[in-house]
Amino acid sequence: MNKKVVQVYNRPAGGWGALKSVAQQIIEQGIPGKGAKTLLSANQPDGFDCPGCAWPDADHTSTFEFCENGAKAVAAESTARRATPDIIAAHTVKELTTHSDYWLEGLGRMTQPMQYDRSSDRYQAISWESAFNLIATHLNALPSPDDAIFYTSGRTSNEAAFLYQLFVREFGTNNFPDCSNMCHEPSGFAMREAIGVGKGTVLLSDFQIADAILIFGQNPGTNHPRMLGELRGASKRGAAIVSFNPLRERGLEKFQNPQDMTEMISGQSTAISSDYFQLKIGGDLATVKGMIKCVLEADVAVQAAGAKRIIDVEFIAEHTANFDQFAAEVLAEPWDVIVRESGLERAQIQRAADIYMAAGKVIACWGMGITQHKHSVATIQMIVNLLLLRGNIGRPGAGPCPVRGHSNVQGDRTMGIYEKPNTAFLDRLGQVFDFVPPREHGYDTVGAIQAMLDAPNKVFFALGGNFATATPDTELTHKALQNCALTVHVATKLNRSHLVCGREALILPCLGRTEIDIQATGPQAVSVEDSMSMVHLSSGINAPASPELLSEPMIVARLAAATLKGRSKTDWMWLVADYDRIRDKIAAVFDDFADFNTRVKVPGGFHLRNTASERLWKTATNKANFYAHAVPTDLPIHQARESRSSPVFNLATMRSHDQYNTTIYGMNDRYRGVFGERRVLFINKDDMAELAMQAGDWVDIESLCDDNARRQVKRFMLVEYNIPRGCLAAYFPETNGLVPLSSFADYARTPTSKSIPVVITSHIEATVPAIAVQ
Ligand SMILES: Nc1nc2c(c(=O)[nH]1)N[C@H]1C(S)=C(S)[C@@H](COP(=O)(O)OP(=O)(O)OC[C@H]3O[C@@H](n4cnc5c(=O)[nH]c(N)nc54)[C@H](O)[C@@H]3O)O[C@H]1N2
Ligand SMILES: Nc1nc2c(c(=O)[nH]1)N[C@H]1C(S)=C(S)[C@@H](COP(=O)(O)OP(=O)(O)OC[C@H]3O[C@@H](n4cnc5c(=O)[nH]c(N)nc54)[C@H](O)[C@@H]3O)O[C@H]1N2
Ligand SMILES: [Mo]
Repeated sequence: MNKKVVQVYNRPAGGWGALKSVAQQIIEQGIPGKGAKTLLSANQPDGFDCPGCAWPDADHTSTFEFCENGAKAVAAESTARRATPDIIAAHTVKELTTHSDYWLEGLGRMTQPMQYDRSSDRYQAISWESAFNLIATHLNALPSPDDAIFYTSGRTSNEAAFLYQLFVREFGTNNFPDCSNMCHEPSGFAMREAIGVGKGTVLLSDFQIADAILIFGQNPGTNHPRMLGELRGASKRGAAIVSFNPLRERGLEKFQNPQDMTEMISGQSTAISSDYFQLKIGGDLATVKGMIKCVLEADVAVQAAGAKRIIDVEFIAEHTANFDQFAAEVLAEPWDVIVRESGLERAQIQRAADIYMAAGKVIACWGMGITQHKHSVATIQMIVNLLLLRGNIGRPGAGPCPVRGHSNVQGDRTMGIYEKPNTAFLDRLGQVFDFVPPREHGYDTVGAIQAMLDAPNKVFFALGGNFATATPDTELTHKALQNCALTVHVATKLNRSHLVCGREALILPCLGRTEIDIQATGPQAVSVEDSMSMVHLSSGINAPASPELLSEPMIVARLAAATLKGRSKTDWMWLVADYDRIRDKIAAVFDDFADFNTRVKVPGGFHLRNTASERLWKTATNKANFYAHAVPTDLPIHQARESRSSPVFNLATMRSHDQYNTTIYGMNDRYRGVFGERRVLFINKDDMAELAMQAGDWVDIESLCDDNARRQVKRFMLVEYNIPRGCLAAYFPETNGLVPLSSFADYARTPTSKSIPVVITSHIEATVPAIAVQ
């Protein structure tokens, strides 16, 4: 076992390690002087919105809130390095492909539009005008607008997203795959059915008064570090914080606040979770259903004793539908199934239920550990059922809280980046802009990959993101992109998607969130919506990485003007000259944005209306719906185990501490004690013993799918970890090739990146170098 790769980490999350890690990143990016100034402007009333995660800020007017991973995201964007056309053209695309994603992004910010030249296999500089004309020619030559696909990643601002969806719909399609399709799609779907809105109902202020906070499948210490501030506060005032996670995650155990000098100097820290339940991967539905069964059983008992009811009878009668049928179904679910499928003991489930019953106000948070399974929608509805039982929705200190990922992923959906738009929205859009929007639903992410595989010569356009790497079934996805007539990426830095070219390919470099955006009428601000539906302005403070960069709204406007010339009644260049004009149009299309320009200019912004938080249920029944769901016993993992005698494991793919999705900042995963290596596989020590393997051994991982295609990734190092037997964990995106395109969440079609049935075998070739240590 290489001691340098794996070290025990028993300190709290945060602390001096967080400060050190940021300092390293700032030095590495070559920005010591201005780095600090830039960081201090993140999430300030007159600064930019942190491009890190979608967790809200105290009030957008408070003093600087330090966040290690937000700081790393800002430092990465503010890097002093430049990937000029000369630097990129020094390599063929084939050569670039041999480098790691870390190396590619490490080239720095791109400075000019570039076109792929197939004869030399190199990217070359191209003018903006030629680039827009080339795309317009391709788009207008397609047999149908539905042969074009328009991807969106969640950093895109409201203004850019609104113009983008308008352009694409005027062009004539609803093909809007987005990163949400791989992320919180099941949350939106499940909650819309259950409570009539696809967003969480709580605000930060609710965290200050909740009696219990349940955290399912989320690793805030790494992915939403500012959330630890709320959890720390809750813990200090004695609220119960209950984590449900197969892995022991340091950030859910202890936190040392880098902004609290007393904690930093004295070395003290705050315990986060009061209880930690290590259920098995995919065991959440069974666990929550078990908790509900405990609540219902306790309620039956108090009724017999004539004591106060445990469930909120009045709320259920006035506000919900389908309770009786639901309760009967839960009571009929056998305990042995619940216990077996949860991976917990019955006493643990009872303990979790007791905490729930003892708490007056309960918040339930969840992340990717819940959404990336076949049964995600059912699991989320089960969490909502649990909340509804005691009226924990639509009152202070209580409610569902899906914790979003990208900083504006929620806003992009609000702006209409959605492949299944509703009729009322399309009608309104058509009226405001005087055109007939397409009605047919478009492709989501999985559907887009399949469509590009099924038919050649499509046009693929991406507003941000790293489609080739973030999506499942890497090899198939690459084939799909290569099958296109044209691939176009709007991006800040070079990534693998830019190297997986269609017959023709373009890269359009854009301004980042931290940069000053000047249009015809002067400097502009954009707006974003956080995970709790707060909408506020963001304006950059740094000089652009290159004078040639265009803002995302400008790229969309110029593309629309070039493509829809003579067809569109929208004056694209007038709109983009002043983003207030775009916001006025947003207000004309969405009632919730009435008076947008005035309200968004108030420091801290404004809160979008959320009907469920007012106990107004915009569902089919006009009530909040209880949904009965059986504990699943026939998932791909069950099927795979039945078909094999050798051990089949359930693999979850997740983020390390030093990455932002496909952007790798560094090779460490400090809180899990892994250093200098990303090809690791976390495994229980008894499973290793059963396989006659040892920590430090190198293995290959093969996934099992009933389509019989072979999907394998090679050379991963076993790391002993506190994780239940039968469960494995590894990092995304190194393992994306294992996720079959055909394996996705029921109803929401999110790839099942958190539950991949796999077998592991020793890695044979003795090609392992003296292990990648730093
Ligand atoms: N620094 C940083 N910040 C980020 C990101 C980043 O990459 N880096 N990504 C952003 C994005 S887009 C998103 S969506 C979020 C993602 O944030 P998270 O939702 O925290 O994402 P993951 O790291 O994929 O996985 C979360 C947790 O799920 C657990 N888990 C795995 N399977 C199961 C299961 O079956 N049940 C339960 N209960 N838990 C399970 C894992 O152990 C892990 O702790 O973060 C956002 N913020
Ligand atoms: N196996 C597995 N796969 C997963 C996941 C998982 O947990 N496991 N998680 C999924 C989730 S939750 C998500 S959200 C997706 C993420 O999928 P994406 O959103 O497609 O991927 P990112 O890695 O966030 O995109 C990074 C790229 O965005 C570009 N970029 C950065 N800032 C800007 C900007 O301001 N403007 C523009 N135009 N471009 C910018 C940079 O070029 C950078 O290379 O991945 C999904 N894939
Ligand atoms: Mo995400």
